[in-house]
Amino acid sequence: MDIRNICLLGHGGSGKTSLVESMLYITGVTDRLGKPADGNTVCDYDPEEIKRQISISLAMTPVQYNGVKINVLDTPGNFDFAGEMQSGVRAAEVGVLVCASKDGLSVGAERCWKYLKEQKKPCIVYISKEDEENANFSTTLDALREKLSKSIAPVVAPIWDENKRTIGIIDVLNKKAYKMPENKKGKREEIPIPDSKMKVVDELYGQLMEAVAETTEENMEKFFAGESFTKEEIMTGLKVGMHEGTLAPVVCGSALTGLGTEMLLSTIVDLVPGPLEMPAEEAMDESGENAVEVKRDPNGPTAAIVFKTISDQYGKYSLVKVISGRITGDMNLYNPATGKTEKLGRLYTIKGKKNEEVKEIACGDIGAIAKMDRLKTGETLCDPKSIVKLAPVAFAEPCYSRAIAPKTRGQDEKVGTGLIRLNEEDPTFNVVNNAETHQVVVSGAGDIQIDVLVSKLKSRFGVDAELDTPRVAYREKIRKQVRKQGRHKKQTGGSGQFGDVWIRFEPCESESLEFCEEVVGGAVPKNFFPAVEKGLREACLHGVLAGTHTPQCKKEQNGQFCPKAYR
Ligand SMILES: Nc1nc2c(ncn2[C@@H]2O[C@H](COP(=O)(O)OP(=O)(O)OP(=O)(O)O)[C@@H](O)[C@H]2O)c(=O)[nH]1
Ligand SMILES: [Mg+2]
Repeated sequence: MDIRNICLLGHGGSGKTSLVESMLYITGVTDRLGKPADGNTVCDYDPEEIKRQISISLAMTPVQYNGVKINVLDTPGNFDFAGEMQSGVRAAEVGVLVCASKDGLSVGAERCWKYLKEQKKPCIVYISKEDEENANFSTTLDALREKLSKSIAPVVAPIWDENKRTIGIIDVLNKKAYKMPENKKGKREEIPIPDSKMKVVDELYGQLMEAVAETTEENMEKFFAGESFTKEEIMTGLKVGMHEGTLAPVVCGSALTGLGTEMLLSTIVDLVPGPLEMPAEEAMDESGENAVEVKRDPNGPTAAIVFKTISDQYGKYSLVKVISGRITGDMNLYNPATGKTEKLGRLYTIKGKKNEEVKEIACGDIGAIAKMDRLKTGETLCDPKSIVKLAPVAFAEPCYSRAIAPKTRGQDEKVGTGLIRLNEEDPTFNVVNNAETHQVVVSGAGDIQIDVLVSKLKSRFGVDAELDTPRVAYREKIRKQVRKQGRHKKQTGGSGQFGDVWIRFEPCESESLEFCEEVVGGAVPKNFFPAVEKGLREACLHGVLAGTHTPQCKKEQNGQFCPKAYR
């Protein structure tokens, strides 16, 4: 089966989820175009997404076009859910950066572009919402080329009416123009390229040929000799250009009218490398010390990466991308992170919120395995005879914290277990029980992420939680050297006791108490040292000024000891 895996990413609200709707509608999978505002889209199915009208989790659906299965991963644009985008990029060969035509270069687009570059993933740019009144393809394109890269080059040109509204689109490579039928339904219709557009089409075609020329010596010679490239040379050249990062093709359109959607699908099919065309993946051996290569071989040993976990009231699904070999339901696969061999559960293809059971997940394909209780996002499933650790998802560290507690006393455990389950689904937040401040602190990427966690605790686990500002665990520190004497006298009953210990306190860099001894000539017997140290450590837990930890000090003891001083 011919497969492409693409990840839609971009600024919040740029039209990614609507674009998936358009792809599904145009290819006949759905018979009506869902809208985020109506809460009826395939990818934004979670109640939280419907309530807030934004995407919160990665969602996926396959789309068939020209005999190719395109796995479309739709990711949220909101920064709080960047982890979902990072998961999507891990599984896809190519990112489709969606930029709204009236937005110019948005912060979200810039961040996503940078992330794709870091992950060395090629990019297609889709300029969206071309039907809007103030849409401006050229301004947005210029901003992207200016600020991001000159490799961004259009494979389309929009056709405008006298009011600058986009009414058609030109496929620059094939020199064909299209418009959508008046009733907004059905397939695109071919129209003649307007004479006024011929010049710009030739210019854009020339730019693409330059990109092809740059990919090989032979192409460069041919280009300068004024010879034209064959269709095959063009397609191979553009693919190589995309792969090497010297070309990011630009398509535009409107998810509302469907204009440009087929153009995007054909660009994906023609220019995006299939998973088996990709170079071998770099991985680690079981020890994690030596690099190994995992070839994209359908007949090779199985190696798959878990890039996302869905854990809701309907069960747990581990979303995997098969890098090598294939996965069948009767397999036992090894997880190098736990050192355990796992018997696989049922296999599924994910279509939005619907799952369809399948017998196999082929090499390069994406699917889900149900009920893998011990399996986590970022872990590898591989052939027990050929153990490899694939690169996990590159998540960012949490940077925003809130204290969380149940509204009703005694429900701490319910909040705790709920957070553990939600953490399986979203590993970008963490939960710490702070023993010093007696607070449970959730840390994530931002307030919306944590707000959504509270809503999910209520809707999925039936527990009302509230957020608060995390208390600061203050620390005390000594600033200069001091010497202090401690005396112990005991005369009641039996033989009397006398102890005289001098302690010198001084600041140090260590995170905890550094206890040193300077007792000379056995003035204090060694068996009394541990008691002195224990007493000092306990005292450190309740510093002298504000009763807080005083970890950074160094204490050295010296003194005299005489158990029989008072007879
Ligand atoms: N006019 C017009 N509006 C659009 C188009 N595409 C999306 N929208 C609107 O833009 C808003 C955001 O669309 P979404 O599809 O949810 O955008 P998104 O990029 O998935 O948003 P996040 O996932 O939250 O980042 C919605 O109100 C859509 O109806 C389009 O092509 N034309
Ligand atoms: Mg969305």
